[in-house]
Amino acid sequence: MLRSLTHVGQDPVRGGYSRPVYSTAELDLRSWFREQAQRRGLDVETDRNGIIWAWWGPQQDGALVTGSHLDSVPGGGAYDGPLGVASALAAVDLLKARGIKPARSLAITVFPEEEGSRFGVACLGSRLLTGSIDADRALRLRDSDGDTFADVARSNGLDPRHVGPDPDALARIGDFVELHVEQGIGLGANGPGIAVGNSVLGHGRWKLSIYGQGNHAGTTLMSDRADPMVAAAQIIMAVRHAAARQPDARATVGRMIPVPGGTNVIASRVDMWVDARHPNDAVTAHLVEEIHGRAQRVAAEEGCTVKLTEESYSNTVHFDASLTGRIGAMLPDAPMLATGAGHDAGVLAGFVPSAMLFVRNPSGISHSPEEHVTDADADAGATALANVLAGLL
Ligand code: HGY
Ligand code: MN
Ligand code: MN
Ligand code: MN
Repeated sequence: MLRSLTHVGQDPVRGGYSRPVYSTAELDLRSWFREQAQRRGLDVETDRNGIIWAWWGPQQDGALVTGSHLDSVPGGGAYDGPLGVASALAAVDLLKARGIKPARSLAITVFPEEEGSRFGVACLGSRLLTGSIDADRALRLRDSDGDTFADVARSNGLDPRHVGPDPDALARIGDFVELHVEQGIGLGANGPGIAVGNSVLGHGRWKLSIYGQGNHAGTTLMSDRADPMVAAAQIIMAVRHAAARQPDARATVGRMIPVPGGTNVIASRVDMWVDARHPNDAVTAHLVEEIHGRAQRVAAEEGCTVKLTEESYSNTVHFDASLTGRIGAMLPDAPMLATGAGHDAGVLAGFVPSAMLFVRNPSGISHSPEEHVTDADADAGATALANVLAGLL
């Protein structure tokens, strides 16, 4: 089943897979999921925030819920998100084959915009569900061609007036378990291919806009320029050095847009995004402050100005100790693993008992076409998830 997913959204330009939320590729995977769930006799519905719920048993408070996402980063891998969704379906197959009759309902969920690749805020669906983002702010978010989340949500059947906190839906989650491909090499090449997640690194994204003087590349002497690209180049190095000075910090500039972006044009503005992470939220805040200060100085030297905007931040999360402990007891060979990647389970952990399972990725590389899971490890993951769900039902 998993292999039937691992070709959807191939990106001929970037390589890898690009499945922005509500793109044709992501909508194709949503349709695939609905069809697979209905084939298993699950009741499928989409809630006010675009989260898909597939129910085994009546919709009820305190259900056992598992799921992940189907959207991707640009040029990403095939497994980040879809592995958790496909494994949840496979786990339902295994539970049914064992003749298990759930004592409480089980639901599989698919969260929209986990990557924040289209509208800029990661885990947008689970943040809306839990009220962790202001709904009006979410509706005003724009994608790279200026479409608002409100417009895109509306054209995908949602009513923007109802987008926002959904306490009734949240009450239906008694426990949440997300299976995910490992994004790192904590599991290594040998030993068990499954780990139990125990924490998510605090992480956020900040937009730095650098304003200069747009001009003609041929008629403007070098001494007469206020070139934001020159400032941006130095700021990228400042990000690198600031993070290198903080053990265990990670800071990345993976996206930068010169405006207007002409080969023979000195940019008038550069938008760039900093992704910064550290186990200690105060250290991340200090790191960003340091980067901002350096950016202001560098920009001034180039005759430019800088504006910093925080787009989203998630504190470091430690998963529910009792749930994680119960799962650990069910999977005695699985090590506990902290993750540097954000997940919807990390957002939900602030509201309902949540936990994660990770499946070995031999190279550890993720957000890249090199992300991979072997059939054997994928099967082991689905079996481990089935065992955990059976133990929690
Ligand atoms: O960015 C992250 O850590 C996650 O993959 N959304
Ligand atoms: Mn993911
Ligand atoms: Mn991801
Ligand atoms: Mn658009």
